[in-house]
Amino acid sequence: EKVVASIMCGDQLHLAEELVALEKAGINWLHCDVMDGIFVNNLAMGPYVLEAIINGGRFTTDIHLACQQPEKYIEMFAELKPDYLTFHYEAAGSLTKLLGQVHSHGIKAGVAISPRTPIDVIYPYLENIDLVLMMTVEPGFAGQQFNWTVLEKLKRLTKQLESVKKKPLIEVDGNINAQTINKISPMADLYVVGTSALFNHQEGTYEDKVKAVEAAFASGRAAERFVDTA
Ligand code: S6P
Ligand code: MG
Repeated sequence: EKVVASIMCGDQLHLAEELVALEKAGINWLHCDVMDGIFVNNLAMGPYVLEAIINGGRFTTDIHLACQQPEKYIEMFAELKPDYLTFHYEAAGSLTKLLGQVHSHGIKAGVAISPRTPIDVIYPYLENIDLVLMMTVEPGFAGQQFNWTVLEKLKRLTKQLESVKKKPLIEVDGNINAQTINKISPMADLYVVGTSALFNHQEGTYEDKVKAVEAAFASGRAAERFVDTA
């Protein structure tokens, strides 16, 4: 398991200092939200700031395109050479075409699934997907409540992946903290932390907060809730 920081939630006026502090806390992967104001009612992170972050070269990066017309934004953001480029199933026409578009740039391709979208819609494509971004809140805003109906989807996907040879990584995104990780670990590989667990005014350094989140992986694994999949 890996803790991934949602950089949209960092202090936007002091991003350079944030990156130093995150690195010091042992974070080496950044989740980068891009929002178009159409697919979601918010705007976030444009190509200039993401280019600067990616060119810094110190982090693995995944870009989460919460955007309508993914083909247009894939072209725009593939130029920045992130490690993963993820578009939303709900905004996609042909999945095969969009996955191919991302792959044609030599970038790993992710598919994001909003909480109310059934998980089986991506089953036929699993071998061709490098990352499944399981939204545990509605995309659009930080600071929301965890959607517990996603737990069942995670269990079903875990089960389904047993028979898949080339498995995608599973990344969970939205209100991830020690409490929610305790229920979902070890079903995901990547846990995106934002305002709930990391970028908040609660006491402690980023090191402390990352450690608290990592401690929850262990208790989640011990509980082995993932085995009671229907
Ligand atoms: C939500 C976005 C997420 C947030 C993250 C914030 O639209 O896709 O990546 O940045 O969920 O974390 P939290 O703990 O504030 O929910
Ligand atoms: Mg996101």
